[in-house]
Amino acid sequence: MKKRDHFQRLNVDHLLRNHKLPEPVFVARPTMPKLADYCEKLTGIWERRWLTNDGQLHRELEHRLAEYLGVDHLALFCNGAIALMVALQTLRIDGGEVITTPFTFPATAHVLHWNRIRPVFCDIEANTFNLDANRIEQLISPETKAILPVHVYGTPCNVEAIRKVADSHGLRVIYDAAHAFGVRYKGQSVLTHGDLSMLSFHATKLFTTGEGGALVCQSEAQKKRIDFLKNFGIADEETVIGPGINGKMSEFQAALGLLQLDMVDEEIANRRNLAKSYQNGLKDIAGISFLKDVPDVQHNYAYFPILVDEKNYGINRDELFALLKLFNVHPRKYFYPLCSHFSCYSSLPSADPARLPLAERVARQVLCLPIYGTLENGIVETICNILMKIHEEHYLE
Ligand code: T4K
Repeated sequence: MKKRDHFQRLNVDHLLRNHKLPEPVFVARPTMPKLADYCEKLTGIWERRWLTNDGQLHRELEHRLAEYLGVDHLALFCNGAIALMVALQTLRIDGGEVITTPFTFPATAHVLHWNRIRPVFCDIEANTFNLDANRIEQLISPETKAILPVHVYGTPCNVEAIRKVADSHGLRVIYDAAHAFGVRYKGQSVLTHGDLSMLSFHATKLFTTGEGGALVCQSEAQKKRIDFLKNFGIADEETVIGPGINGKMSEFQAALGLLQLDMVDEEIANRRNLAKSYQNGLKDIAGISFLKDVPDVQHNYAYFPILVDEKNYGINRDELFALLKLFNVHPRKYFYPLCSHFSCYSSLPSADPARLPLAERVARQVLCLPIYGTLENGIVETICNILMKIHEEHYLE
């Protein structure tokens, strides 16, 4: 096959005429419950005039979420980033170094910085895009306090290997599980691994409270400490046990969460079907690859990332990204640029691109395609078709 020249590569007018979607299709969209059901919950809030601070709906959601997720202790938060900040304070980690991945949302690295901790970036695995457990040991120093891996796109990290290296060096493990709602590994919630796990319930997540999040912990004592820390450290009207923060979830968020919980099984099932359609539609396009389902894992299909290999596909990820927008398809480059490229971290020795070759490559090639429960299967088929046509267009037989 011979590649077309640059001018021809951008000439897609005829494709646009036939394949442009009538409305913009975004990478994520929240599935909304019936407005009337939310109004009913609001009526209760109005009557009780209890808006936040461990309200009735907050307590109900904490209880039902812990049950649904299959975990013993869960504390709700105003968002995932603050939950992660509090996770570090819960374990009294507020200095030194923490080993983490550069292939993540900025929040993961920033919460370390806000706790005066130096992030130490570790390269990722090719088959999951998660922090590579085999590379942790060489990054451990006398300053290392913990490991902060991310279950990227909801795919579980190598939890056994991470536990092993953490145990042998006396390190804590906090999982950024922002993407891992409902994910199970070997029949158990993935959130049962590590000392603590953080969930995000942002509007772009498959379970959402608008803004929101949670910490999953392993003991009643830890849950108590977290509850103090997220409420200014207040134990009672006259006792403050430590320097806490305001991380509380309001009743309005909890109300949405309770309704979302009734819909979340259907949301995941719909996403599973859409992921299957993407897998079928993309499998024969040269230069496009995607993550395979992992044995022993019950996935949540929170994201559908693809990698674009320019040599075989015909154009690179950035060109494809720009072209798809013309078709009204709005994917996202999660996670480009790497956290190690941000000016606040790029001078760290561990941020050297030469030390992070896989993360560098994946960040250059990755594109997250639209996936959400209310997305029509026909639109996924059209997106696959557009990807195929663009590929064919950029080669001459
Ligand atoms: N750790 C990890 C690994 C994370 O991925 C995140 C958050 C966190 C920590 C921190 O958790 P939180 O503190 O956020 O709870 C979005 C989200 O804002 C962010 O929560 C999420 N990760 C990240 C992966 O995605 P943006 O900047 O891409 O969002 P935005 O506003 O551009 O939205 C993306 C698309 O979603 C829009 O094009 C349309 C759609 N959308 C968005 C919103 C806000 C809606 O349809 N409705 C909406 O209300 O970061």
